[in-house]
Amino acid sequence: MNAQTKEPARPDRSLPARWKAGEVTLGAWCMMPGALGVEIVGGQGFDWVVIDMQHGCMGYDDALAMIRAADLAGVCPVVRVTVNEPGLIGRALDAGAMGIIIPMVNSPAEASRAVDACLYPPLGRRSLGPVRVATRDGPEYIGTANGRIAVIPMIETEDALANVDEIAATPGVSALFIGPFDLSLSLGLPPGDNDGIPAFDDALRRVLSACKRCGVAAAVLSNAHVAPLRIEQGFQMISVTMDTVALGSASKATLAAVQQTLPPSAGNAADD
Ligand code: 3PY
Ligand code: MG
Repeated sequence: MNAQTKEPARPDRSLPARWKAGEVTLGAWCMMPGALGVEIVGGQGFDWVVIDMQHGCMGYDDALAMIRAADLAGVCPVVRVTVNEPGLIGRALDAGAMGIIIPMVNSPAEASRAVDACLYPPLGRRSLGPVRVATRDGPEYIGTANGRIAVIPMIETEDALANVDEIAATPGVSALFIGPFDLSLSLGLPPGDNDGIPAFDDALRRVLSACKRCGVAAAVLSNAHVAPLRIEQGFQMISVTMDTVALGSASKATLAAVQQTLPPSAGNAADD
């Protein structure tokens, strides 16, 4: 119950709360700059969208507009920052991100640095200035942010794997995110999903069991083919599509379908 309004407190639907409750959350990965893409994808029923500032094509102004588009669409905005740097993380959070994915976290010290950047004291060292996000969420943002923000270090190197138990045990970490492309490269495998290859399977098992032991969620970049297996394996944050891939495959399939209906000579100057 909210003491001031006498209204029943709304259930916490933040990602950390949903993962603690055992929910599996599915998301979409956004590489293309601009709010419209997030508005379209965000309206399809995903639990979250990632605005990928590491490998995507957006700068801060675009990311801000994309976070606002996610808010409008009612989908949780998560930002992948370029690097584990408090200034970048603070700006993404102040803009309204409710989860931060931090690439290439290889040690517990690096995980602590990420937590410090994401959470306010006493749990972290985030600087106070939630100008846009408190406009969205009201003054109670400051008191609730630490519990609602998902801190998500990426496990994508052999070093990270060697330290995965300590990284998972770092106070304030909400989930560990496997990057199958970089992780595979680091293991000497072709980039991507290498299910069936023992080194890859073992890496996934190690991350999953560290997460389970420490009570944090396991997360992974995925696709429509592999996502059902990832759900079965116990992952709780699974990306199932990417804007660039979805646009490419849908437009290719549509073009091919229409091309099949062309009469044999249409559009073929050699037949004239
Ligand atoms: C990786 O697979 O390396 C990633 O960072 C996923 O986006
Ligand atoms: Mg990566």
